[in-house]
Amino acid sequence: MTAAQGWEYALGGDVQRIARCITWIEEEHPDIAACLRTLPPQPRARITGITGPPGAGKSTLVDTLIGQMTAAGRRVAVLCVDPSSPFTQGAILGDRVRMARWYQHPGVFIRSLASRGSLGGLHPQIWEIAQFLSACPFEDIIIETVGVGQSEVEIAGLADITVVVLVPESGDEIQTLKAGLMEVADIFAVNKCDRPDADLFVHSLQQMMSVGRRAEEAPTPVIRTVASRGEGVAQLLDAMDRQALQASDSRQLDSMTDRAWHLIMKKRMKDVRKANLRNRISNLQARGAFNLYAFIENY
Ligand SMILES: Nc1nc2c(ncn2[C@@H]2O[C@H](COP(=O)(O)OP(=O)(O)O)[C@@H](O)[C@H]2O)c(=O)[nH]1
Ligand SMILES: [Mg+2]
Repeated sequence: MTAAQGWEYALGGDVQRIARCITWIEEEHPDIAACLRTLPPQPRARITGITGPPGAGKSTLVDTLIGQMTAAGRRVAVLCVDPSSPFTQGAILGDRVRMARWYQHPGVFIRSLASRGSLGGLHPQIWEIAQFLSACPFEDIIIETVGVGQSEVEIAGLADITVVVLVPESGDEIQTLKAGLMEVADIFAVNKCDRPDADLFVHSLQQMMSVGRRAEEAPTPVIRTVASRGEGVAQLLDAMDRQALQASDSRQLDSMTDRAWHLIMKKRMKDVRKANLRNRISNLQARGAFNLYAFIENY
């Protein structure tokens, strides 16, 4: 089967073909660029980023969210981005187990993606994968990513809504939460609220957020959940729906602009190889004919 044929079947909702096409997108299969150019200007799926420290209960939350979304007749695609650091090696398997009951559901697609490396960035082709899944057509795309390194900043760029999942550890620990995580949150889900220190934690979180907030600014919603029992997840989905209504078009436009800029840069730099530059510079220098600015002007 050619990539173009596989692509057609995938857009018709064939799960195996969808998986295949994502692999082709990941591998930058030569025919995929042409397929991507045929994507209709469809309304994009709602993209929700779920991020937070490892073990916070993100996958358990996602598992229940899938249940609620599919019950409402929505088709859901879940992308789990696993940083390839040894720290979270176990997480991939954990996610599979946590969401296992959805693998056979016709309205659900789940895929793990390796991340770019130890810095924890998102997958390099995650944009293209999300655009493709929107056309498949899924109404909801959930991207679960561990909030380490750069991933939470990137997820906030791509997602319409970012949910930061935290757990009540101790009142003190909130001071050491990564600033990046706090800034990207449209919603906080305080999970594991079955723990005794949950109230204290929620209180410190709210207090911390009120510092420096202008009076007219709406506070970031804080939703308490016990994901392992499905508690609070309906409220979380409500909050997601409300935030999605408020999500500004200008944010989407900004992130689309960033992506276009990135892709144009990649395209323009396609033939530029450092090894090649080095050779040329070295040759010119050997002839005593090297001028940096003349060189780049003519490159
Ligand atoms: N006590 C308690 N445990 C939970 C809760 N939610 C998830 N867990 C457990 O926390 C562990 C990590 O959950 P997981 O969803 O894999 O976390 P992730 O790494 O953030 O995706 C699992 O053993 C879950 O069963 C909760 O609300 N309360
Ligand atoms: Mg997980």
